[in-house]
Formats: sequence, C-alpha cells, structure tokens
Amino acid sequence: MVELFGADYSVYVRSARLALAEKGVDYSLVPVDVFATGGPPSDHLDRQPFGKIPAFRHDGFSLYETGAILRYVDEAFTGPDLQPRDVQARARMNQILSILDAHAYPTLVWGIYVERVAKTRDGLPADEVKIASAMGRARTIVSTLEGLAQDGPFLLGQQLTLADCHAVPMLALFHESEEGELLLRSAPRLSDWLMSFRTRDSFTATKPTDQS
Ligand SMILES: N[C@@H](CCC(=O)N[C@@H](CS)C(=O)NCC(=O)O)C(=O)O
Repeated sequence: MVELFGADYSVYVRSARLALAEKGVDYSLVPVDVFATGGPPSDHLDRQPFGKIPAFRHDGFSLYETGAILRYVDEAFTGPDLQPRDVQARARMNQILSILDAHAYPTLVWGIYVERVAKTRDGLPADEVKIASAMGRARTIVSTLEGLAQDGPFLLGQQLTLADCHAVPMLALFHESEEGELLLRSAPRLSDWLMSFRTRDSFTATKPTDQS
C-alpha cells in the first residue's frame, strides 16, 4: 500500500508521481492543501513537520523530502532501474537533483513561472523586478543543465533516471513562460528532451488537473 500526500499542482509531488509511474507502482494520491487558511493541516505536520508536500507512506514506513522518496521508490520496488549503476553517471544524476533543488526550483518556478504565468492567470500583476533578477540565474541553470545533458532521449542518455523525473515538472512549468520558451530555444538538448518526455504516458498521467 503506497500513499503520496500532496496536490497534483506541486512540482515536487509530480516528481514523485513520475517516478512511481515509471516504476509501475500503484499508489493513492491523498489530497493535502498546504496553502489552506490557517496553514497546513495538523495531521500533515505530523507527516511533514516543515509543512511541505509531498509526504509518502509505504506499508507503515513514512518518509518525506522528495530526493529521499525518489531513491526509496527506485530501490524498494521492482521495475526499471531509475538510477545508473555506473558510479560516475549516478554522481551526475545526484548532481542534477541538487541543482534542481537548490537553483532551478526557486528560480525557474518561483522567480519566473509563478510571476509570469500563475499570477497573470489569477489576474495579478507580475513582479518584473523579481523576474529580471531571476533571469540571470535562469541563464546559468539552463546552460549548466544543457552542458550536463547527454545525447537523448533522456538527460543522462539511454536510461531514464530520477534526474528526468525531478527535472521535467520544473522545466515544463518554466517552458510555459515566454522567458522560459525563449531561453530553452538556446538549449537544443534540453528542448528536445523536454518535448520528447512530454509524449510519455507518465507525463500525461500526472498532468495537474488545472492543465488538462
Ligand atoms: N524539500 C522539500 C520541498 C518540497 C516543496 O517545496 N514543496 C512545495 C510544493 S511544490 C510546498 O510544499 N510548498 C508549500 C510551502 O512552501 O508552504 C522536498 O524535497 O520535498
């Protein structure tokens, strides 16, 4: 019995869902609204004391932090390996996961996507100063990931890895902004990878309901 606690709009929840889908693991997505008035529900704080999503449970074993969940999903279940056996390729995968957490999420999602796409959709003005200051870091992130990406179809070459599962939700949102669309044009490996991953069943099956 596998349960993932969170909301389908969350990029981190989608990373975990992509790994579960690619691994072929059945799970329930248990809805949690961390942005509820009054803060995250108290039972969720018991599962995730920082009030973030996702949280995860498998046969009574509870876990949070998406990087840990992704590795657990790969190692605890049968299905295709989502981590390279080769030690250098695995290190490269872990490096990409760290870049995504430390740099891509705050910059591409909060600095640009939320300002340009989500706020506009909600009828709110974008913070142009915030976007302009994120753009310099976004250029570094895109050129770095482009430099680390191998010839496809996946980020690390022939094997789909946790790096793909974690990168796709962030890069797909970034690509929805005009800034992201333009910047990704200068990164042919990343663009081809993103376009190709978007055709996978796991991508379609994990689409946020507000994007279907
Ligand atoms: N370090 C956490 C980060 C997860 C995270 O930031 N999730 C976002 C949604 S994509 C969240 O819960 N945001 C709620 C908040 O910041 O209040 C992880 O890896 O699981």
